[in-house]
Amino acid sequence: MTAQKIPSLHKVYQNYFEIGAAVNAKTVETQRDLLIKHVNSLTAENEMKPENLQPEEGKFTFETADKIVRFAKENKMKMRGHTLVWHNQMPDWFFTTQSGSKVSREQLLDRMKTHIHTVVNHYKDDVYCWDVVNEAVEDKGTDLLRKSPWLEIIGKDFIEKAFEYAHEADPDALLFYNDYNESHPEKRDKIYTLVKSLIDKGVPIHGIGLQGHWNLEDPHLDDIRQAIEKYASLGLQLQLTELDISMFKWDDRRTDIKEPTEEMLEKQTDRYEKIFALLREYKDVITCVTFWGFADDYTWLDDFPVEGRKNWPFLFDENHEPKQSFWKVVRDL
Ligand code: HXH
Repeated sequence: MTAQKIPSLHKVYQNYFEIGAAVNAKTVETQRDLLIKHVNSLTAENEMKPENLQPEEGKFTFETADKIVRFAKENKMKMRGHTLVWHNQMPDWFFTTQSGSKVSREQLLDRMKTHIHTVVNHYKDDVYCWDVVNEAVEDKGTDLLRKSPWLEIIGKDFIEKAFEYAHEADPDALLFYNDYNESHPEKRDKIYTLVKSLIDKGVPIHGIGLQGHWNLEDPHLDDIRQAIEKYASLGLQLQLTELDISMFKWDDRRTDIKEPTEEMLEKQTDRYEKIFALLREYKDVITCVTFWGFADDYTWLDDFPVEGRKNWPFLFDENHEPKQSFWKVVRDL
């Protein structure tokens, strides 16, 4: 095969937005060269979540996340922080007292404050933005907020408290609200309502993270556009924080597909081409586009949510070679 010169994705996009990837302790090694070449922003996939950073009360374990931060620094990449307050991947102790009963509102606020202050302060010099609250909005029905220990124990002001604590710890950090199904009209409107209410109350919030866990059919391009327009009307910056384009609808039970079919790859190429063209139109409000992984040798979508199903959601294949989609994304830029 004739060697085709592969341009650096983040350099091609230097006049548009930063290009990021989520990494973990393993992929930061196995995808090292690919990442160094193509991305100028990193997010830790799991290593900065509460269960990883504070597995026991008062015992902070920063070592693994620190390694990722060091890699970012050595390679002049920016570092996003993910995530401070979420209903998943919380250590068991967080919502219960030593005797096993439910913590009080005051106690939980206190624990939240300690966690946020300690973590944000630790990464003050290295992490420029934080997903302060992740996925607090309810997907279905008319409830605005999802039922979670945070909401049940503290009440709906847990969100503003989280932002205030983060802002106290690092007044320079950009603070984001991050969520999925962000382009579905009903959820979009709820996220908008939540963020608008925070802004109206003077809460220090600077950006909205659109996760972007999409697939070959969903969401429609028009819905992505309308979501971007609507969020941008709030005057905050936007980031695509967890982009991937799954080959499957969420609960597609097909586990017999061992490599992507030509049809899948063509559809994915077309999706990536159109999505990046759309994102480029909004370069004035979109500051970073982060993939939730970077090459098809590893994705959280392998075996999830369907056991035994492999996925291929990125621009680079399992051998770190650019896919057709990569060439469309960098075309004519
Ligand atoms: C994201 N959630 C998180 O922000 C990120 O931290 C994590 O590493 C991966 C993805 C996306 C998500 C949201 C809801 C969801 C699944 C993924 O709902 C289900 C949970 C369990 C089973 C089925 C669906």
